[in-house]
Amino acid sequence: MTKSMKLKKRSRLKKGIKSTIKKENGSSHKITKYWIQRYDLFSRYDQGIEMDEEGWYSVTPEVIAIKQAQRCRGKVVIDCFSGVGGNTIQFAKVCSSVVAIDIDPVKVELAMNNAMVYGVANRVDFVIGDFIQLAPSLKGDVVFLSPPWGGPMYRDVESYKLEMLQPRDGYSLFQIAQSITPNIIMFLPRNVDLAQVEELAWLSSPPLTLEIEENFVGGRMKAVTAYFSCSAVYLKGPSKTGSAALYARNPHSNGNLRKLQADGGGEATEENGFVDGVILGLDGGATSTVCVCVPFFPFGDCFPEPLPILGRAVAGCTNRNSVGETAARDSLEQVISEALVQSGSDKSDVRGVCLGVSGVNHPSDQEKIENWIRDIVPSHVKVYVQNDAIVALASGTMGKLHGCVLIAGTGCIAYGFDEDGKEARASGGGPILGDWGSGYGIAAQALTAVIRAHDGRGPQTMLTSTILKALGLSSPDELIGWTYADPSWARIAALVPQVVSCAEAGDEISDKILVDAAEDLALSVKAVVQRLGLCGEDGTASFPVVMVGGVLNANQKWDIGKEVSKRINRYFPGAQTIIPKVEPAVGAALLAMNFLSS
Ligand code: MGP
Ligand code: SAH
Repeated sequence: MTKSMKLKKRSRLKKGIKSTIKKENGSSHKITKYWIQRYDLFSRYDQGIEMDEEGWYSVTPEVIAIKQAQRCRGKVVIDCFSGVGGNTIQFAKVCSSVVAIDIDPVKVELAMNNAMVYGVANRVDFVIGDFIQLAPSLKGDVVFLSPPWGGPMYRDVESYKLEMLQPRDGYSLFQIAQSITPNIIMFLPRNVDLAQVEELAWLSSPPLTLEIEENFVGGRMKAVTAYFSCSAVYLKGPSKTGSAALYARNPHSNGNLRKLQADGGGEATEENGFVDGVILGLDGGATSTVCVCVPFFPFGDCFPEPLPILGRAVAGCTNRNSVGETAARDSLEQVISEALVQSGSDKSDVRGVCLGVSGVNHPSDQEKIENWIRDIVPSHVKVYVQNDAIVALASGTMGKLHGCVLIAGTGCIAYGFDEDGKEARASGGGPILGDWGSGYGIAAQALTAVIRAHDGRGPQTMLTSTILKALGLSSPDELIGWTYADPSWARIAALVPQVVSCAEAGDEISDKILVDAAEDLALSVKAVVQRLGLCGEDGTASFPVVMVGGVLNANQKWDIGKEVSKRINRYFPGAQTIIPKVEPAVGAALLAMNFLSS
């Protein structure tokens, strides 16, 4: 250690002791309670830890931070609200890299000091900045959110609502985090409304897996941690035994297929068993883009199940209408190269790429994006750009474009193909154009019912108390302000679970809203099926109907998906409803494989 470093350290230590003495004298009585718990917060407290007032009441106690970090071992983690570094330090100990962001320069200085006390400062990239503004430029495997809860007064409410989080409500923070990765950890008050936390997972498409952990220190519950993740199969770099086990199920393999990484890629050879290269499947969603890299199985209709995922990466949005051409192209390039790196492949291994993206209906849109991808991959690679509904269909039919897909999440659409490739669609015009079966449509009708009951224009409904409670409002009059405070459709659609729970409790209005929604969704499928003649002349032919989105796959007691299926089968006894087992990006990869082999 150099002399100047030693001096700096000694002066920091002195400052730490000085602030401790100040607090011991009781000059800052607000933090006394936390100071008493100082060794629970930092076991090395006496070695020079420095805090400020917000730091005292917000820092994650060490045992909790250790547990959270264990779940992220070996990953790239973004600690978006890093404060004085309680979590950052523990991530730095076990993660491959950590980005620690805080808007307050004082906090960043304190966190750097505290990370030095634990000897991990050189393993962290500290950033002074606003997470919300930085989000589009961030990449990582896990996003950790421990935002301000509004101070220690968070305890004053019986049920803490996600709307109370700062600097944005929890739904918005979650959506922003999702643009980086579906692997999100949220550190939340112990009195948080868990139904709202579940909604976050439920409303994601595909719905995310959620684990909730109650966090105790010395037998006292301190907080709750919510771990969200994508349930897609994820194998980081094909382990030899793991890959062999998966590939062995490929009927065309020699039972011993594996991808060799050691010699740095290049054309695959018969010797390493990986003769057919890889396929990239991309899902260009509204906020993020997912890319999966899978092995190419050249016999179109026969894939191993589950399909082995060699690499999976997430980047920003690739819809140029939302983010502009440069950002969209950059995200495409980034997500493709990350998925390839993870799979241990390089561009020369790629045989085909398929991207599913919303708003691609015109051949010129399609061509433009295809050309962007062609600039990224070698010229022999086949490139396909498809509407996201088509990719969703492929995710349920193992890549075959035949049958109908019904998507009902925030919005809804039905889309289909006959055996000759003729296409048809119904719904999908958005809430103003009558998508009443969508999450937005269901929730908008519920809000309407509350207002009508309040005015005296309609019957009383359980929706009134349930929705007001969920939103932390005290009167239906406040709904008007709440509704127009934010134009996001997803925020409105997040009320669907409230409508379902009221219907389950016997509320007739809610029941009718859901029955009408199920009817409307089934009618959209019926319109597509009839236009394409999928049901055959006598109406009994067999065809797949793929059901996608949070409204259809929520698995609640009042099961909208089941009600829609029942109605579809009443119209068409030969319809086979399918819930895809794979995410849309895998659907895109399957589609590319089918295009390539046909
Ligand atoms: P607390 O409720 O203020 O303390 O915070 P305690 O000891 O449980 O008080 P009691 O008298 O109710 O028993 C408990 C923990 O929640 C703190 O140690 C912090 O880790 C966390 N925490 C509290 N606040 C106010 C915040 C916050 O605003 N943001 C974040 N990220 N964490 C907080
Ligand atoms: N997990 C931290 C505590 C975080 S407290 C720890 O263990 O120490 C929340 C932090 O969020 C505060 O330090 C606050 O300065 C920071 N913050 C508030 N708004 C922010 C924003 N827009 N971007 C980044 N940080 C922000």
